[in-house]
Amino acid sequence: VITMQVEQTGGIADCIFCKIAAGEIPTRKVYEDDAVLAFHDVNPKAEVHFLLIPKQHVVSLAHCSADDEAMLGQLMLLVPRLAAEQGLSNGFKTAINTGRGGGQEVFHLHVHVYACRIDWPCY
Ligand code: D5M
Repeated sequence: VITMQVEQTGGIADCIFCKIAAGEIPTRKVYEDDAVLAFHDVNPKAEVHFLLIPKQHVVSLAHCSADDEAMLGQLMLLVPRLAAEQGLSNGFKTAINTGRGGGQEVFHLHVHVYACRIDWPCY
């Protein structure tokens, strides 16, 4: 029951990605601006695996509205740019896990970007 409440209300106080965005938990940073942060995943699925998050707490893609269009567009346009900067010149996988059924474990919207710098999938 408690888990459901945290998931539905957003649980900002206990949100690990909010703490990362606030600089309270160290990460290997990939990119930062006023609205967005990108950092390497602690549990990488590939040679390069980073996450992009809005600094503002948004629970999931299913919790976005028209007000989030600009933020979502900014995240999507950063994906290929940061992937290229990380050396992923042969392409990359992009995933947004949404809800428990979608494999989401951290309930703060994030975009996974992962691949290998070599020219075949390594995951
Ligand atoms: O993926 C959540 C992802 O978040 C998962 O791949 C691990 C990653 N993670 C969790 N904690 C951290 C910290 N502290 N730094 C970096 N990466 C982290 P999901 O889509 O929710 O299943």
